[in-house]
Amino acid sequence: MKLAWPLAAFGILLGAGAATVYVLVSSNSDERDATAPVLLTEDATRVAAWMDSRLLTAAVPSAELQLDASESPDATVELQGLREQRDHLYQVLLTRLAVDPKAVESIANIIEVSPYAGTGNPEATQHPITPEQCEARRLHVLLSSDDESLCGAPNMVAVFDPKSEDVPHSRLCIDQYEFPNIPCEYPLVWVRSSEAAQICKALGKRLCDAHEWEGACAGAILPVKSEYWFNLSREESTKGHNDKRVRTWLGSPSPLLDVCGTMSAKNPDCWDVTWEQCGSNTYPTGSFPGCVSPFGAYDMLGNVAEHMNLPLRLEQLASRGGLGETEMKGSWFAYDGLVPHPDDCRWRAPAWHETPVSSPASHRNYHLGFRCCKDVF
Ligand SMILES: [Ca+2]
Repeated sequence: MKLAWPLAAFGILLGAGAATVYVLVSSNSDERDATAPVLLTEDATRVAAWMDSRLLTAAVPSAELQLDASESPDATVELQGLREQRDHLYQVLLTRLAVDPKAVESIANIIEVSPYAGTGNPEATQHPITPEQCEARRLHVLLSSDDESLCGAPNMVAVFDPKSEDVPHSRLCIDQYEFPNIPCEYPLVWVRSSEAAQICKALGKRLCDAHEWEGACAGAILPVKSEYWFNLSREESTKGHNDKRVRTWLGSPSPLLDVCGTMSAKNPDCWDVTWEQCGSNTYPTGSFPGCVSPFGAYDMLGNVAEHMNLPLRLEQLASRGGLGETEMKGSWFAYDGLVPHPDDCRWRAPAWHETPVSSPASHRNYHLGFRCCKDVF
């Protein structure tokens, strides 16, 4: 279905929107080191494991069926709040990121056919803080600068292996923030991996391969040959990767529960992962200035989980133009601050909701968003 989305309705001065400019460079290591990580009791860990098991093996599949049964290809958005969310998104893409209006129209055409894509069910969502409170948090702290001149897009940073590369020679950039990649905007959720891939493409970007996302989080991109076992099954390859990984949380040797957006709460009746019951109680992106990777990407731990691409064969690398299966992580918010599974930067999740990334039935939920990567030529 082709939508004629009225860009002109906003009266935007195209090209006039300047990207956010950060004038100081800092990893905020002092802030990060100043607070001890939260240690979970045995009881909390056991409860979290039970919650995880219940969520992942029972409730979620039935919820996905329920959602899709109510969706038709011509579904239209009737919820007033969702309409406002989407109009706001298109507007800030134009004004704050200076995205080409044709690209914004392409993104609108992707989003408008979804009954859910937005920043959460307006009738169920309770954000912990406002965008204004986010701005206030960031006002007096040192923030990582972006690499716009290298990346060719604002709010992106170069990622590489510091043992052999540096910023000028980097071949990859990643969004600093969860999409829409604008600080203090609420992240887009209820978006399928297929839709996320299309949105990144509309922006001249792509989904990140798993090892790229992990490397951007950890502080070093490792070679493809050491990060995948293309001759093995997904389960075996993931196990091989996880068994040898070095645990790091944004470059820290300890979890950063108290530094990142991990303490938001689910709605009390959010057990079946439905639109009606589960608000997207997200923070505005970048609300935690200390939750920044060594390269300058925010919220890679905490806030929304994020879609990425897991290649099962060499040609499925997004960096080679392919797409593999769904992979997602980067959030604790769904678990109310508990840690039901490892979530260090290089930990690779089990095959949750696995489908091809490009599947029109790929997974979406109330706390799942994405960020994009971009090749540098
Ligand atoms: Ca995240």
